[in-house]
Amino acid sequence: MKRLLLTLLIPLLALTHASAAPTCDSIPSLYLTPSDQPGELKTEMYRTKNVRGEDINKDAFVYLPYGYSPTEKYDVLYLIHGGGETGAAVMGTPPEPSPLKYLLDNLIEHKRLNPIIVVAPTFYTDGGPLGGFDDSPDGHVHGFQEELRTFLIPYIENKYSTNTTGTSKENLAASRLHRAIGGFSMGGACTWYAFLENLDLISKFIPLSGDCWILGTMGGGKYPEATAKKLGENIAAQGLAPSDFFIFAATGSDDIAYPALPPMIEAMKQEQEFNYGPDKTSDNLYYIEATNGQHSWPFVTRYLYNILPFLFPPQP
Ligand code: FER
Repeated sequence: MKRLLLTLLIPLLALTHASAAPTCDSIPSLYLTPSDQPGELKTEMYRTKNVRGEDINKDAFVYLPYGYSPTEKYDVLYLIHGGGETGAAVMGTPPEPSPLKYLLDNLIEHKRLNPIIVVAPTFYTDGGPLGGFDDSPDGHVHGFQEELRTFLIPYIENKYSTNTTGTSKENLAASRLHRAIGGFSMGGACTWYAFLENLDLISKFIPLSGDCWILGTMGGGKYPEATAKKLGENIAAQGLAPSDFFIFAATGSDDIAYPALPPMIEAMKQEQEFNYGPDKTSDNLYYIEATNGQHSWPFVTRYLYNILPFLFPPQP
């Protein structure tokens, strides 16, 4: 009898677990230590243009999952640092990986996350006086959108085995379901700009501890309704539909983004283009928060622990 009950119960539990809404659990400490199946963190140099239109080289850190094989096709997450940082803040550097790099290894090793490629570029264009857009972190993350679509994505996805069949705009648009962007703080602002300007190439958005600054600094908190309206209107303007994307945001209750991001999400719920909830088949917007969470990478790592398995579930 007991055995029968268990046989009936276990699949049921598995089912409810799989469909449960993502929460903001803390990370088991083992997941932040080196794994037996380490992915490879590499430094890649790509060609791009600075704001004056001159050719320059820039570095990006690239994470290849354990067992990466050119005969498999991988989804790609572009993950963006915060203001004053570089791409090294995200997964660390090849000699000194960060806890987030170990988290990726462990989530993949324990079959909680599909093997994905993660790319951490630096959004700042080269130093010196800038033209074209204003010399502020906001100007840089906005200006970075062109670099992302024209130089970084084509470089990475030509070099590594992804779901795109080529790097033309049409090829990249056709593979947008396999491309995500997320980021911390100004990297969150970068993620919102990508939603506004690169939605044709990207389908998953993970803004963490950062609101949308399209209407100005901390604009998501100052003008939540107008910001939400602009984000909603943008979807059709880019030729896409509410079913074509998923935004998964997070922050903490002690985070400097707390007065800005939650009000924006609340306002977005009122717009007809956004359906709030954790069902990927019918919803396109979800949000989690950490009680007492601060504006820092340890909390961002925790958000990713909860969000990535939902957006990139392991394939059977
Ligand atoms: C935010 C709070 C803080 C945000 C950005 C910051 C984009 C950036 C702070 C800094 O770089 O000092 O909501 O959203």
